[in-house]
Amino acid sequence: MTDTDTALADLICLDMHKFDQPDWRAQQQAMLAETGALVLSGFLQADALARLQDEAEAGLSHAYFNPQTHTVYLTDIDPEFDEAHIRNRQLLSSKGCICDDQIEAGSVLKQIYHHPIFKAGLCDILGESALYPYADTLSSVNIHYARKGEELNWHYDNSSFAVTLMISPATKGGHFEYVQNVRQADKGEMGFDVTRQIVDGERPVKRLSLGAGDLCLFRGRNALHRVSPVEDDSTRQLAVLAYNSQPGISLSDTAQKTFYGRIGSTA
Ligand SMILES: O=C(O)CCC(=O)C(=O)O
Ligand SMILES: [Fe+2]
Repeated sequence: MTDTDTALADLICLDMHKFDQPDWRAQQQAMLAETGALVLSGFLQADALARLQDEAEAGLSHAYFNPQTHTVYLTDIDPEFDEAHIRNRQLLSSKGCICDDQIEAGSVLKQIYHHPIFKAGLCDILGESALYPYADTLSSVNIHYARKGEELNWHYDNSSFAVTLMISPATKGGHFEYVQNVRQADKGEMGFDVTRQIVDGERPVKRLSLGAGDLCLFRGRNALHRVSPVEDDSTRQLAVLAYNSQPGISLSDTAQKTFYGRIGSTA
């Protein structure tokens, strides 16, 4: 074992989640390809989780909350459709977050996010040749917060994969719910009928059960998903580890202003 292996083993349960082993990576890749969602339970070591929970708790008072409406497609209105059509229907999201520049360089999250073995494992599991941070100073590592009544409404992601780490689930509500293969973004097939039925609660949805310290890999580009409202006084706290498959990419100024209330600099 090298020094870098040891450092990663201090943070994550490498015995169970063998990011350093090609066979294990290949198995996980197959599982993600089959299900579109992978939950690695007990990913974080107990003391790393405790430190992360303290960091997240301290960050809450600095979080930016800006309830806003959006369509499931996260794009502007299409005037070809009327206002009430699912293409243009406005849904409210109220969760808040802190940004990369508010998270210490030595934090558990950043040590994992930048760790070469963790990144190499992710590349294999996701089928990417390399993973890069965002070029702007806000978007790479975020912590999302949802308090009583707050939610992240139904949407499709722009990126083809998401990596999240559950810091503290809500004790009631705050469920991650999804339905796979609802649209085919690359073919321009928008899945209007089924999308509307899901948003209107007319179809069954799946739920991912995420406990504190669990890592989740999710393909959300064609899977409609949401985080349901938190239903008690607990706060759902979740880290998003955002990567790009190309270097030098920044989140657009408009998106930064909307999600973070400000625009970062370019590193
Ligand atoms: O909070 C979550 O579990 C999922 C977040 C999500 O879907 C997103 O950031 O696009
Ligand atoms: Fe998403």
